[in-house]
Amino acid sequence: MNSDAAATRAGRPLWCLALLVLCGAGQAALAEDGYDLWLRYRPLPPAQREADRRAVRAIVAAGRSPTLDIARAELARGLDGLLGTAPPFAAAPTRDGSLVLGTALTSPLIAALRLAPGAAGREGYVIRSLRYAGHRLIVIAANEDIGVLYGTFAFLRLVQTQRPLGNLAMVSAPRIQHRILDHFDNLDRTVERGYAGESIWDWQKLPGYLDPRYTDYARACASLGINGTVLNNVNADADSLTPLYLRKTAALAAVFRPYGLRVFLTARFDAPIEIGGLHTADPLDPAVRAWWRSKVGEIYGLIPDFGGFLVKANSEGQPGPENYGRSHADGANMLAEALAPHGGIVMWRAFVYSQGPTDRARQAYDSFKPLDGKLDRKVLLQVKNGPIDFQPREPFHPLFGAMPRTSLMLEVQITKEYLGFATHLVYLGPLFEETLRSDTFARGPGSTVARVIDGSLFASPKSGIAGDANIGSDRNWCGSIFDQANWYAFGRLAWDPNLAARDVAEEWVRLTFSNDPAFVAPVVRMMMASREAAVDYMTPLGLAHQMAPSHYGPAPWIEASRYFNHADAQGIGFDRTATGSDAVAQYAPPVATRFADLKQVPEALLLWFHHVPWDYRMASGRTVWDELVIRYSRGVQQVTEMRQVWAGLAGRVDAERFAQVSAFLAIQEQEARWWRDASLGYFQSLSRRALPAGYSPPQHDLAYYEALCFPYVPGVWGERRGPLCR
Ligand code: GCW
Repeated sequence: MNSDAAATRAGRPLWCLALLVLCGAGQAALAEDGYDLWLRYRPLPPAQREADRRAVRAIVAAGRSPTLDIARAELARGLDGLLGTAPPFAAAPTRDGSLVLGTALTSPLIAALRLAPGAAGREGYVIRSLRYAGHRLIVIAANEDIGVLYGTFAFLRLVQTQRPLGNLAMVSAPRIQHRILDHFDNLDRTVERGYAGESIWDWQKLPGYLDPRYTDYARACASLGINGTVLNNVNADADSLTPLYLRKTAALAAVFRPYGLRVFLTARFDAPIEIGGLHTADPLDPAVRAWWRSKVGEIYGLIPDFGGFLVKANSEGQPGPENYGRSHADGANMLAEALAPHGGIVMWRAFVYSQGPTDRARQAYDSFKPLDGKLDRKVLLQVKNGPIDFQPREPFHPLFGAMPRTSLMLEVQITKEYLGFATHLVYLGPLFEETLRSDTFARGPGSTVARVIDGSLFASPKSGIAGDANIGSDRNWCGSIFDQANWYAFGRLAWDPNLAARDVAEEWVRLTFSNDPAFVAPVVRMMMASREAAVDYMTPLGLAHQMAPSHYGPAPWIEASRYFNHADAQGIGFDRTATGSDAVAQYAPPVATRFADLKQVPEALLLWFHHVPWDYRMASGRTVWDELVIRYSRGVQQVTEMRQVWAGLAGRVDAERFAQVSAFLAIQEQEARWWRDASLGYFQSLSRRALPAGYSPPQHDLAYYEALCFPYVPGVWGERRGPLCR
C-alpha cells in the first residue's frame, strides 16, 4: 500500500493531521496539484523502502555529459524521494548494491561485460541485476548517453511501481524512430483544440527568459522516450520562420537537447511569399527552392540538430503546392531536398479534404495513394488514425497498408477535441491500441497498423508516430489529472506499440496515484471502460462527427452532422459500400469484404459503413433504433458508475486531486446525458419510434437542445465559434 493511502486510511486523529510531519506521514499527505505528473517519487511504504535501500546502496555514475548528468541527478532525486534518502555516489562498484549507469565508453565495467548489446540500438538500454567481482550490482547500460537517461527513467518506474529489484533482466529499444508531439500552438499563445490553458511557449519572453517549465516538459517527454516536438500549429504562421522567432526556437532547442528531444517546426507553404518577398511559392520555381535551401541553412546555423518540417498543405485553407498546379509530392520533395544535407525530415500530412460530392472519408486516400513511390526517402506521410478526423471511433485509415513504398507515420490526437475536452474522463489507450492492432491485411494476416508504422511490414526507410499534444499552461499540464494518462499512453505506445493499453493504464495509476491494489484495480477498470462509454453516449454504432461547430456538445441536426449521419424517416447511417460512396473498396479485399457485408461488419462500425432502416435487426434481435437508445443510455449509465466508483475511493487519494476528479465526473455525467438526450431527441424526430420500455425520454424537447449555444468555447476562434448566441 502506498503511504499516501495509508496515512489517510488509518483514521488518525485530527491533532495528528495537524502535525503530519511528527506523525510520519510527511509530504505524502500534502495536497497535490498534478504538476509532478507521473514523476512524483513519493516515499515508498516502509518494508519496500528497506528492501530497495538494500538493493541500491550506492550510485556509480560513470562519465560526464549534459545527458549523463541529468540521468545521475534524476536517479538521485527519484531515490531520495522514494527511499527517503539518496544513496551516495561512489567512484567504483566496490560494494554490494552498487547501481552502475553509463555506456561502454564511460564505464569500464559496462565495456568489460559488453552489457550494451546491439539490440539496444542508439536509444535503447539494458537493465540487469548481476554479480561482479563478488558484488551484487544493478547496471543501467546503453550505447549512447540518451539510452542511459531512458534506462534511468525505466528503472525509477520499476522502483515506483514496487517491483522487486533482485533479478532484473530488461533490454528495451524503441520500435519507432520518430516519436513526436505536435503542438497546435500559435505564436499569440492560443492553442487550437487546447483545453489546458495557454501555450506553454512564452514566445514574447524568449529567448531571454527560459521558463523552468521548459525543462520539466523535456524531462517528462524523456521519461517516456518522446524524442521530437513540433512547437507550432499545423495551421501555420510564416512568422515562426523569421529570424526573430528562430532565435527563440533555438533557445528552446538548447533546453531540450540534453533530454534527447529535437525541435521541429511547421512550414507555411507560402512562406517564400509571406516573409521572403517572392512572388510565388511554386515548388518547382528555382528561386523558391533556393529560398527554402537558404532558410533551412539559416535554421541549422542556429539549431544544429533541428528535426525538420511538419506541413499541412492544401487543407482547411492552408496554402500548398496545388495552388501552383503542382502535386503534394512536388511540395514535399522540395522541402526534403532542402533538409537533406542537414539530416532533417519532412512530415507531410495526408489530412486533406474539400467540400463537394466526394465522401470525405475517401479523399485522403484518393489524393495520396497515387503518390506511392514518388515521395523522397526523407519524407514521412503523416496519416490520422481514421479517415475522417479523430472521432471517438473510426475504422483505421485505408492509407495504412496501401502505400508500400512510402514511410507512413501515424497521427493520433491526445487532446480530446471530440472526446469531451478536459473534463471527460476518457482514457485513450484503448483507442490507440485499437488502431495499432488493426489488421490492414496488406501482406496477409498480421499486417497491422503497428507494423506499417514501425517500418517492419514494408521495410520503410523511416518510421514515426505523432500525438497532437494536450499540454498547456494549466498547473496540471493537461487540463485534468486523467488527461495526463493520455500523454503518458501516447509516449509509452510510441516507444513500444505492442504494449497493452491496460498495462499502461495500471502503470500510470501506480505512478500517479498509488500502488494500493484497492485503488489501482477499480481505477484501471474505470479507465479501460471509459473510451467505450464516450463512444456510446456520443456516437454509438459507428456514427461520427455529430457535434456542434465548436465541437462542444451534440448537434446531429446541423448540416455538417446530417452529412455524416444520413438519418431520415427511413433509416440512418452512411452507405460506404458499392451502392454508396464505395469508400470500403479502399481497404484490402479481406477487410473490404468484411466491412461491406452487413452480416460481418463489426457492430461498432455498422453505421460508418452502412445505411440501414430503423427496423434493421441487430445480432441482439433488437432493431437498430432500440439498440441506439440502449447504447446512448448505457454510455450515460457508465459515467454514473464511474462517479460512484470514484466516490468510493475517497481517502485513498489526496483531497485536491480527489475533489477535481469528482467535480469533472459530475460535469461529464451531465454532458453525457445532454449528448444522449439531444441525439435521441433528434433521431426520434425522424424515426418516429417509441423508446424501448424502461428508457426515459429526453429531459427536454428537441427545440431546447437546438437552441443551446456556447459562444466562448476553448480551443476555437473565428468562424468556428459558430453563430453568436443572443
Ligand atoms: O479537424 C481539424 C481540427 C482542426 C485541426 C485539423 C488538423 C489544427 O478541428 O482544429 O487543425 O483537424 O488536424 O489539421
